[in-house]
Amino acid sequence: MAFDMSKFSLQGKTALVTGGSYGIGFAIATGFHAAGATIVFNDINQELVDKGLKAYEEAGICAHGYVCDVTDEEAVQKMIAQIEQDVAPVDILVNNAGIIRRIPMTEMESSEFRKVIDVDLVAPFIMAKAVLPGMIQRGHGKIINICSMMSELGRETVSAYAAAKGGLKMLTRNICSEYGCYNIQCNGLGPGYIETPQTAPLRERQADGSRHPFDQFICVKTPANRWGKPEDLMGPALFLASEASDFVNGQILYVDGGILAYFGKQP
Ligand code: NAP
Ligand code: GCO
Repeated sequence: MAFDMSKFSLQGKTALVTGGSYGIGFAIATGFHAAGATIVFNDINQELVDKGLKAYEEAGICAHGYVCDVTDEEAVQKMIAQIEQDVAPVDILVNNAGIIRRIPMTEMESSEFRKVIDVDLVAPFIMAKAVLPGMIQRGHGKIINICSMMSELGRETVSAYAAAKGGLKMLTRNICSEYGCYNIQCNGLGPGYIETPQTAPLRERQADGSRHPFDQFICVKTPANRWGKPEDLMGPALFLASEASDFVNGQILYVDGGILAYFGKQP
């Protein structure tokens, strides 16, 4: 039997990427646009939305931007209704918005811990809950949760982030379990260490001009021997957003240069 390459097309689909003004979300949205999707994104303030609109325009993309804090359920419900009115129903949701706080657990305020859980785990729940009814009604939908290597591994200072991203892996599996019968696929994308503002502190040059120890550590730990770039996620995200992955559900697709598979070289 021949394979129909149009299965990778997003023509006629509307994709919402949360926190999509820059970084991984922006790259994913750019790939979706290349496949024909209409791009909608939100960010936490007008300045970031305007920055994103300018960046999309410079990339030749006429995107639709909305100011919305993804942790605010009422605001999210209103945003989804507004998107349906202004643009179209959401066919593809990418839960990309996220924060990290690198603080040793014994020094971390519980309010800081809760804030990370709120943005990285509760917000994807809120967003999914807002788009699922329409997806059920239309008989199809794609939800992609941006997980992390910390959905699998821990490390010093990222207790809240790892707990949230580990929970996001299981929320992904649960959405699959509860709504797969409506032809809704919910999968996770697990980036490795990617060059974005979020990881900039881990790569900044030292006072003597040398590379950050963590930068060198990641390159040694990664079989690809490099940090990932946001564009490395475009193809895997397109696969999960397209009909080509209609029988893939509840999976986490790691895009990590092999780091999770590698035990590491003897020093
Ligand atoms: P990022 O700086 O973490 O980008 C996250 C985006 O989400 C920013 O635009 C941010 O706005 C926005 N955001 C934060 N809180 C929000 C809220 N409450 N409501 C709406 N928007 C909000 O950069 P990134 O590295 O591209 O991260 C994107 C996703 O990938 C995150 O979920 C992150 O955890 C995940 N991830 C990143 C890596 C990596 O190595 N970079 C690896 C694995 C997973 P502000 O700029 O105002 O914060
Ligand atoms: C960190 C990094 C990681 C990456 C990513 C890895 O401090 O360890 O920020 O958490 O962001 O999540 O997959």
